[in-house]
Amino acid sequence: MKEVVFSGVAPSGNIHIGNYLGAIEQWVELQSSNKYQNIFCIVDEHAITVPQNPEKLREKIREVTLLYLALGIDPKKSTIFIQSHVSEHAELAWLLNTVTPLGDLQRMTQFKDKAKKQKSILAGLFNYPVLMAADILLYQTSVVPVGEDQVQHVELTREIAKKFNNLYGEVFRIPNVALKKETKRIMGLDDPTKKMSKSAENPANYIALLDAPDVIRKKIKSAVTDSGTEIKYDLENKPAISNLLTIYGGFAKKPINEIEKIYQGKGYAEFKKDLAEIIVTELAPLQVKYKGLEKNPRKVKKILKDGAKAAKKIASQTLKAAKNAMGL
Ligand code: AQP
Repeated sequence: MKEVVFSGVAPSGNIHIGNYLGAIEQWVELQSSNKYQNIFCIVDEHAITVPQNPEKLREKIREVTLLYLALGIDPKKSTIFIQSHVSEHAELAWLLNTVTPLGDLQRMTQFKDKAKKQKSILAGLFNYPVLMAADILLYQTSVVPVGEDQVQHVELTREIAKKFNNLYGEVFRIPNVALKKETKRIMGLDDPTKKMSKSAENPANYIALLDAPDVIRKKIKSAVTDSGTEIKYDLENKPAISNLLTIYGGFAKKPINEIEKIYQGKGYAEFKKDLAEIIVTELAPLQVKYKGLEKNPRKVKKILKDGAKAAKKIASQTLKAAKNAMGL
């Protein structure tokens, strides 16, 4: 049997180039290797860990599904499904909550960051990493391709699985994280000290995959830069230009030192103008495919129905084994 790759995106905002370069591009590469059984989920139950408008959420779930397909996740090679369509996720999360120390959840940096932005902190936000552990462990996953911000959650998943296996017997496979070295953390265009985030209040923080060409040009033009004029990768002294170089390298598939050479003696304006055109060109095919898929809701519905059925088949076996081991 092939080893399993599992990952997901929460439909909690506008999917951006950070989500693509950090996570989804890896999914497409792993899928092309034909080495794995690929399972990709739209993690809608994670989105509701902060308040959502139901109508907007429904629309975002549809958008994320179409983006997976438009970016090259192929339903013939990968299982694509919506988390809430497979009730085993919520049920296993409850079981895992009973072996997860409170202190481990209190340490999670994403919880601390997100909690700061909320007027009232919901228990679901606190327990989010346990639901993520359930997502991964249900499929006996070997590889979890994510961006760097999710590494701590995958590490916690490993700890939860080990603890459960020690207490109740070998039920779960211990998963490993897969990171894309160069693009594991894309920073905000408005603030290169914080990661690009789809729930950022200021849309100038990110380039959404569905941003129109002129919006992309405008956002790159107004992206924060550093003092000086040199196009040089230097995280400490030039965090903004370093981030733009990372994005350039990610889309142009060029090593950073090569890009630095191209722009030797040239200014920020020329570099930014070229970068914007590269992003516009690279996102164009995906945007065309997205529009095509929008015209075919029946096909998409069928993909999701088949995906949920295939996912449930695996998930129900793991849940049964976990309950059995616990004496339930
Ligand atoms: N800035 C980033 N650079 C590289 N990878 C990133 N990812 C997110 N932001 C960056 C990766 O994208 C995948 C999907 O993210 P998620 O839906 O799990 O949400 P998140 O990690 O909390 O990312 P966002 O975009 O900041 O969403 P919000 O604002 O809703 O929290 C993950 O693999 C993530 O690592």
